Amino acid sequence: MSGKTVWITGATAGFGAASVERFVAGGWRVIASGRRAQRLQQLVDRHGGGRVHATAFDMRDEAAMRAAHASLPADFAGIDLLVNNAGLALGTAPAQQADLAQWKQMIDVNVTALVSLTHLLLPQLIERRGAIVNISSISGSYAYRGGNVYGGTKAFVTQFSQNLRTDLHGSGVRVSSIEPGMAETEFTVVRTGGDQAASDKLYAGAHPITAGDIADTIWWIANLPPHLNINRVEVMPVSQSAAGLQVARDG
Ligand code: NDP
Ligand code: 8X3
Repeated sequence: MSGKTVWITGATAGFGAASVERFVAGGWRVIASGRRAQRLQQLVDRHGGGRVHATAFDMRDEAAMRAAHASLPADFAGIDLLVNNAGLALGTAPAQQADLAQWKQMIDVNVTALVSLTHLLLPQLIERRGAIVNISSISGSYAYRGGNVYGGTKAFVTQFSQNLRTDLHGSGVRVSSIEPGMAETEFTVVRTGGDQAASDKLYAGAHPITAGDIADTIWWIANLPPHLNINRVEVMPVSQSAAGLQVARDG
């Protein structure tokens, strides 16, 4: 056991679930959160309650978030690393056709909940000279059709990470932003409202990033010597690259 503890949000699927496996294998204690309690319980059943503490709540429910924090067992109460991973995209429509409720949900989870948990844990992260890894996205740097509010939330996450770094200057706390491109998880099934075929089609033949790739990236950042800070990591599959600007012409 490393003796260290990480809180991974969005631990029921994708990057978060893979990160739980990576950190448990590396000897860390893991606080795993997400809404789907059954999936969290499976993590506890697989690894044991001494290694994984499951806490099921909706990130948008700040009272539930605070209660989860207040009721951490003593062995899990000293948090060394916060992985702000829970998040989602909803919809691919252009802004003028988008659903306002979906926009608000993305802001509530990707921005408001992320800053709320960060604010809650900052005192002890400072005390322990801990670290924060925020999962942003290339959509925060590159505009694409239908990216509108999702990309906006991720631009926030990227900039918030850099601003945190500045405010935490001298504290020893490390802050990193990971900005992945196309990765095959449940992300597109969620984004399309449950369309597995659309998800399969998007990733077919593209050799996308895997959840394990991002878990390995988080693990690498977490285990660097304490004098090093990775500010930003932008990672894409080889099959993906940026594609130009567009021009609307008269006539
Ligand atoms: P998944 O859909 O596989 O996982 C998303 C996780 O977020 C789930 O564990 C889900 O848990 C959790 N989550 C979503 N909404 C809430 C909520 N209201 N309360 C608590 N937990 C919530 O997607 P990924 O693993 O791909 O996504 C992880 C992060 O990576 C996200 O922030 C995403 O924006 C980002 N990202 C993804 C990329 C991709 O191409 N896949 C690329 C770049 C960034 P549950 O449903 O159980 O609540
Ligand atoms: C997810 C990556 O390019 O689908 O954040 O927006 S992308």
